[in-house]
Amino acid sequence: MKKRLIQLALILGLMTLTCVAAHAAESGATSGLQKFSIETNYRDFVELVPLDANGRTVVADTTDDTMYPGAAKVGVTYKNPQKDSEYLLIVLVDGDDTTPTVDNMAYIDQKTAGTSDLDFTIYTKKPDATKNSVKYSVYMSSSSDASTGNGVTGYVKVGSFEYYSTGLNVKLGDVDDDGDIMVADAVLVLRAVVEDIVFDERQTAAGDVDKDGDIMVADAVYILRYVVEDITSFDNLNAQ
Ligand SMILES: [Ca+2]
Ligand SMILES: [Ca+2]
Repeated sequence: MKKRLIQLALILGLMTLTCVAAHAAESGATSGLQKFSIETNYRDFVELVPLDANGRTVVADTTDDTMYPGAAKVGVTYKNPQKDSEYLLIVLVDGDDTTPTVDNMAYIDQKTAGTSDLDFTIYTKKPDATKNSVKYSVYMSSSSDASTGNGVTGYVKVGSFEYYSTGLNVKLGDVDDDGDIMVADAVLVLRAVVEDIVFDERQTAAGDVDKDGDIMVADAVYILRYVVEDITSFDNLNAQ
C-alpha cells in the first residue's frame, strides 16, 4: 500500500513539474520575538536587540511594546569585556533545564574579547504550528576574572526571550485552506518539494504533517494515505 502511494506521489510530482508557478496566498499569521528579559545582575553589561532576518533592528509593536513582529534573530552585546578572555554564548530552548543537551541546544558561539564590546547574533527557529511560542534562555560563561571587571564567571543565565507565532490556525494537511484534506493538498506539497511553488508560513505549517520542520515527499505521502483512509490522523506518524 505504502509503496504504491509513494509511486503515485512521485508521478503526481512529475506531472506538476510543468505547472505554472502559483502565487503564494497572503498569510494572516504574524511571528516575531517578545518578552525580552535580562537577569538583574547583567543589566549593566548585557543587551539583547531584536533583529529581522537581514540583521536590521526591529522596533516594538505599536500596541504591545513587549512584542517585536518580524524579528527572527537576536543581537547580543556584551559591554566592556575583559580583553583576551574567552566568552561562550549558549542558547537553550525552554531553558528551565540549564544543562545543554542535543535536544534543547538552540545556538552556541564563542568569541575572544578585544578592546571593544563583544557582539553575538543568535539565530532562532520558529515554533511549529502547534505551539504559540517557544522560550529561549541565553547563557554565558567566560574565562575572565569577575573581580577585575565585567565578567561572567561559571555558567550563568543572562537573559531570555520568546519566539511567538499567532494567527496560523492551520488544519494539518489542508494546505489550500479549503477545509478538506484532498489529493490537491498533497499535490501542492509535491509542487513545493520540487520548488515549483513557494509556501507561505501558513501553507508550510499545514503541509508539514509529520512536523519534522521540512516540507518533503513524506508529507505528501501522509496526506495521500489520509485521503485513502490508510491513516485517520497525522498524530504519531512515526509509529504508523
Ligand atoms: Ca484542502
Ligand atoms: Ca515534514
